[in-house]
Amino acid sequence: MAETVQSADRAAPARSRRARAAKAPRPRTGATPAAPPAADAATLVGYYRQMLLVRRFEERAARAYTEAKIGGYCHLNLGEEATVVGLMAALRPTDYLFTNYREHGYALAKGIGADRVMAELYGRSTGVSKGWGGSMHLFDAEARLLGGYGIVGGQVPLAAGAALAVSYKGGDEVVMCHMGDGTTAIGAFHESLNIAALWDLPVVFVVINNGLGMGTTVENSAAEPELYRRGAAYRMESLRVDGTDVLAVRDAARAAVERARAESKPYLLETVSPRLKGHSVVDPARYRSKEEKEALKAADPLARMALELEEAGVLSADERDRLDAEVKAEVDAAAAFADESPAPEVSTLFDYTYATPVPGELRRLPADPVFGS
Ligand SMILES: Cc1ncc(C[n+]2csc(CCOP(=O)(O)OP(=O)(O)O)c2C)c(N)n1
Ligand SMILES: [Mg+2]
Repeated sequence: MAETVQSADRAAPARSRRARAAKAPRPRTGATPAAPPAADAATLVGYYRQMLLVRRFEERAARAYTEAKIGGYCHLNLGEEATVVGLMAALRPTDYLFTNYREHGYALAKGIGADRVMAELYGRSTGVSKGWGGSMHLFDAEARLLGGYGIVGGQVPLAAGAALAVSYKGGDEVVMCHMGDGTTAIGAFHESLNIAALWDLPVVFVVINNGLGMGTTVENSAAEPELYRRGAAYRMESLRVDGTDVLAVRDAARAAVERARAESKPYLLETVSPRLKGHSVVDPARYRSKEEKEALKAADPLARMALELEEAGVLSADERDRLDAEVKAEVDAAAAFADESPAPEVSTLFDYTYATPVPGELRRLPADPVFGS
């Protein structure tokens, strides 16, 4: 692997960093490595089970939405399960994660219980964000999931800032920041990559390319549709991997994360995995032809993995059915927990929004004086 700079001196003045960077060879960019990486049977079955949990959780969320149990927007990871599990397998529990609004699966794979994630979708006080965040704003400081953001690209500069904080404190944590393909046209994406490269920040940017930003294809929105190549503009190493292959994703992400940890270098990883359904649960995806929808169904990565594991003698059809029943029970229990949980108290409306106290009085605006008026 062609690496560039020996060791990063985070305290070096910007000018010497720039001089050093000017001498550095061009960063490596490329496509998925040819040889598929290996894993033992238990690991593979473990990944399959996690992918299944994401799938069944999302299907259940879609159903709950139609039953009016979930309000607001709701975006699902259907088709992206291998990317979800592969990326999270590359992180240590102490590493930080920033995502966009399509994040239920990431919360689950980062170890947050399905019950607390579902309760948040239902807007209940037992949810990860105490019911005030909803589907797009899952947040759990203990699990180091720092959001869940609804503004396209909003999370990217925040992730660069978190990486700067880690660097400043001399920690060895890495920040991972996900975004969709459409996000790479947002100004904040370029500003963040630029500063991360200039300041040697330990952040791994991951573009989750599902081929669409709402109903617009990557080819219609990006002058350079091979999105990982955008790293070259910032002399940042970058790579594209097959996002439907859990091991390929894990190994590429692991290399990027461990390099960020050891050398304090940012990285741009692109994963490619088609979105199986609409942009959000209310999008019937009419911009897709019937043939395209059928082709997507036939190429479902979860079904493909199940078949591959069966053919390799790793997971029998019976064992797969047993796992399915187990996961379904877990998701049913999560939905029941959410249903039975109370809504948050209105008086706590501002408690987690502002750093300073703001009374939760219905007729007082946040900018009004809090004390002595
Ligand atoms: C700044 C901003 N502009 C527009 C929107 C509306 N919007 C929500 S999602 C989305 C598409 C984003 O596509 P992509 O980054 O590919 O993510 P995906 O939904 O495919 O995961 C848009 C335009 C928004 N939320 N924020
Ligand atoms: Mg997209």
